[in-house]
Amino acid sequence: MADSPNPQEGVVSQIEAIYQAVLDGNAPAAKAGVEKALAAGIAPDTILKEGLIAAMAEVGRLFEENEYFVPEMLVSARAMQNGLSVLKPYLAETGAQPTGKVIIGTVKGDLHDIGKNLVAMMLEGAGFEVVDLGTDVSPEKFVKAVYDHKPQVVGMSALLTTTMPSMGTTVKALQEAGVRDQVKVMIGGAPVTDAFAKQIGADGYAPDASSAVRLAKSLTGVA
Ligand code: B1M
Repeated sequence: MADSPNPQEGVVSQIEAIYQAVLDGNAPAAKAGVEKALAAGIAPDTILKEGLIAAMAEVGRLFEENEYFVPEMLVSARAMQNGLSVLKPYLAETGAQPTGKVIIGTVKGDLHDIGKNLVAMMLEGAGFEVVDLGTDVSPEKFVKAVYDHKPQVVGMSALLTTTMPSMGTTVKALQEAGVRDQVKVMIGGAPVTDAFAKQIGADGYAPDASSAVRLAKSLTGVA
């Protein structure tokens, strides 16, 4: 008698297809892979962590090893964004609907936006109103956005060690503008640490998008 198919093998191959599509920079395949995996009932969190995010970590490793260069990183990033766009509605956290407004941006000089977009999506999914300021956001632009939007939380993302200092400059700019006490500041991004957050006077650091939601809730007194 033939062995019955192992459902676990199906999950592994579907996740591998997504991982490979991002690695190859194949945006249509990344989108189709995520759609197929969702239709097969694979958890969005598994697709995100083991497929999309794991592939971007490998892209970073290949870049460090001089096997990938900026163009390859770019097409992989596009494939990741394509996959993420399908996943977006599924990334909503369940539970109480908090109310709160977050302005978020990638700091000055930094163009990396995948992690920031993911954090923004998860915050929206958790019920926050999110104003996304985009990338390369100067301290002055953060300050202006606080005046304009009156958020409870200012979120900053940085992926480069060279742009991390702009987070500290932004905290100082908020102080100088007299609005630091009106907002909580949360930061994140691959090179950022809890110690760095304390050093620059931020209110909190989150290592990933789910922790960012928990942090925003606790900073705004929702959880
Ligand atoms: Co760039 N890049 N890149 N890059 N890139 C890194 C960051 C790098 C680590 C690669 C490497 O060397 N291994 C390296 C930085 C080294 C360093 O500073 N120590 C690097 C470099 C050097 C560069 C350039 C200088 C390359 C060059 O031009 N020679 C250049 C800089 C351009 C600039 O910004 N001015 C550059 C350019 C690019 C692309 C444009 C090609 C592309 C970005 C496209 C885009 O974002 N639209 C790109 C990419 C894709 C990467 C890697 C491969 C992937 C980043 C990513 O999207 N990760 C990256 C290597 C790596 O990280 N392993 C690399 C997936 C994402 C989901 O994770 O962003 O960490 P992450 O976000 C996480 C958490 O950090 C956290 O939650 C997210 C979800 O879990 N988080 C927050 C993020 N923000 C948060 C905010 C929060 C809370 C949590 O609160 C507000």
